[in-house]
Amino acid sequence: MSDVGVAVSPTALRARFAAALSELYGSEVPAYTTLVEVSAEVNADVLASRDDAERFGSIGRVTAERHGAIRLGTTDELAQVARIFGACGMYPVGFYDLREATPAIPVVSTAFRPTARPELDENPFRVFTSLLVVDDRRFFDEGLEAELREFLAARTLFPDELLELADLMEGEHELTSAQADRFLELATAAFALSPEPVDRAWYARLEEVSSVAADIGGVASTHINHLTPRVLDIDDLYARMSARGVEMIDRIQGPPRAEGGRPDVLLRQTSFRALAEPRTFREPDGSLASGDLRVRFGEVEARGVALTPAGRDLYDAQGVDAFPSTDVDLDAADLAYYARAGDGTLQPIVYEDFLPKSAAGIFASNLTGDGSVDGTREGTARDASWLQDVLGRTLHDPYDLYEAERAATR
Ligand code: OOG
Ligand code: NI
Repeated sequence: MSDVGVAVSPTALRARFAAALSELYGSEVPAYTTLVEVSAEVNADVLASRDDAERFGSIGRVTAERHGAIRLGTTDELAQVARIFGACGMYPVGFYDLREATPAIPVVSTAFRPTARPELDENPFRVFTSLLVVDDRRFFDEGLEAELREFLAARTLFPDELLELADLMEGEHELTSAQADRFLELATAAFALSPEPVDRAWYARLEEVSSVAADIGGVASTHINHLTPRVLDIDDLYARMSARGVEMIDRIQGPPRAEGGRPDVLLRQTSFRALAEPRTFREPDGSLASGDLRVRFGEVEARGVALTPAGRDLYDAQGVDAFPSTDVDLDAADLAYYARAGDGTLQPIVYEDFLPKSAAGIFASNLTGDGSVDGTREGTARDASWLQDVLGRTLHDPYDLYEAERAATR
């Protein structure tokens, strides 16, 4: 509990929200706590052994840094969550279409995060947020779409009181400490795994299409799908987790390890496999039975310098082997974003976003089945401007944000 009478800012609310979700997820998924502990050990060792350990952010920032992933079913739910994150100074950045991935996942996504550098330095909490595309005929036929819409329209993920507090914070830029406590209680509870029984037959029908569709539309609530700490040496983390007997997915997603002094670029991620969690099911005859579902997992990530559009094109076409190996050359070739300090020193601008290929890999590595996609039907058109309309607020382009940050120092 905080002091009564002291106003709480969006920044403070965000830091407390990230910490509250971390505590919740640790209580739900104990292996997450192990991951956080091992990450802290790795980070302490890197800090002790490398002069440039804090090149991509202070140890304070990195230790508190988390990203979450959530999955929603309706445009109304997405617009509501935008208000909740907005209260915490987190704004939608980027448009990701996971339907284009292999295997295709029936969602489009954005990430809510702070956009200003001082806010990122203070607490960079970000949440990858996916929306089910219920009218994409490659996944859902007319009948299933109608049933899904009916099921989703009948549920309430976020109580009115939470949304009202969110709007108050966005309007006033502060809450009283009692209001902030209440906001955090309601917001955290909205992302807890619900003990409500899962309708076995309905869940199974959706699972035939896609286990992500079942995770979203098969239950009457949402939950954190994973919460990801940041680590300064992800190869070391991978080895230490494996040595502890935690079964990791078979690889680290994203660029290879930076060798020979080459700067780390973009984002590297890995995860442990989804764990079986006990859930109660309602059987077709109405009886209750216990069972389990494997959907939630633990992920960890390492971050490097943000690439420019030219750098990203080069990375996508040829990988990092085609890159020059120094900050000066990367900057001169306009491949990566650097700020220039007063003394002229180049400071890497850290990549704050996600990679669709890695995201698809993370989704795919934890799918329970292959699902089914009807390639003969047309997909529904979805793009950034559609998403911006749904959100009812600016959808930021990540490149514009990096560009502005660089330009401000030149
Ligand atoms: C989101 C997967 C994307 C990442 O780190 O790339 C993601 C999900 O599984 O809902 O979190
Ligand atoms: Ni993730």
